[in-house]
Amino acid sequence: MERNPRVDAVATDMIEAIKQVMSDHDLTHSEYRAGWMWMMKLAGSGEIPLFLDVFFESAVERLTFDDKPGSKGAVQGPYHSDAAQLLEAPYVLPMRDDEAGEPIVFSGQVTDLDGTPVVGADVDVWHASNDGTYSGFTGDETCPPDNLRGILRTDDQGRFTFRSIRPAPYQIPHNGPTGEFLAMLGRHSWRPAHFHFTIDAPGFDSLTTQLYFAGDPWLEKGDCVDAVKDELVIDVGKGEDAQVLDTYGIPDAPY
Ligand code: MBD
Ligand code: FE
Repeated sequence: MERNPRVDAVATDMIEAIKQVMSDHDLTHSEYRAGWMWMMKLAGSGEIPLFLDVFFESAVERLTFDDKPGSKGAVQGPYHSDAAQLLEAPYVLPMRDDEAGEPIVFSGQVTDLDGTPVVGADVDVWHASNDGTYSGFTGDETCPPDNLRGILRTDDQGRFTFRSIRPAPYQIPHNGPTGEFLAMLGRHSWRPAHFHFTIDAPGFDSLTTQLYFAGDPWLEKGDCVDAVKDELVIDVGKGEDAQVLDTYGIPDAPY
C-alpha cells in the first residue's frame, strides 16, 4: 500500500498524542498490558462500533456539521440499518403484536433553507424498543430485524407522519467492555430517549439527526454519548393534542 498523506498526518499526530499521555501519566508496562487485554476483549465482544461512537462520534459530528445552516445534526450511532424498508403510507413503524410502550404519533416537515417544502424526501427513522434494544442488534432471534425502523416519504407538502411507540430512556449495553470502561471513568451509561433520523432528498446534503423529549431526566443528568443539542429537544402533547395529530388519518395502532 502507498503512503497516504492524510492518514499519515492524522495518525502520526494521534500516535504522538497517545505517547504524550503515556509520559504525562508515567504509564507502567503492566498498565499498558491491561489496556492491551481490554482492547482484545473489546474486539472480541463486537463492541468496537459502540465504543467508538460513544466516545468519539459526537466530536467529529460537531466538527463536520456544526457550522452548516438548517436543522442541527446529531450522531448516527452504531445501530442504523442499511436494510431499512420503504414503508407505505399511512406510516406505522413495524412492531411486534405485543410491542411494549406508550403509543406516539409524530409529524414533521422537511423544507429547504428558505422554508420551501421538499416533496418526496426519504426520512429514515429508527429507535430503540421499550426495553432499550435496537432490532438487528439484540441477539434476540424473535425480534424481526426491521422492528421499529423504516423509511417514510414526504408528501406534497413535504410532510410526514408516523405512528410508533414512544422511545424510553436508553441504557447502552453496559455489561460489556464499553459499559465497564464508562464505569471505570465513574460515568453512567444512559442516553435520553431519542428518535434517530436520516433525511435524504435528491440535490440536497443528507441530514442525520436525533430528537429528544423535554422533561427526560437524562437531559439533565447527562447523555453518556454527549450528543444532545438544545435545538433537538421537542415537547410531546398528550391526549387532546395527540388526537389533533390523529386527524392525519393514521389508523389505530396495531396494539
Ligand atoms: C445509541 O443508541 C446511540 O444512539 C448512540 C449515538 C450511541 C450508542 C447507542
Ligand atoms: Fe440510539
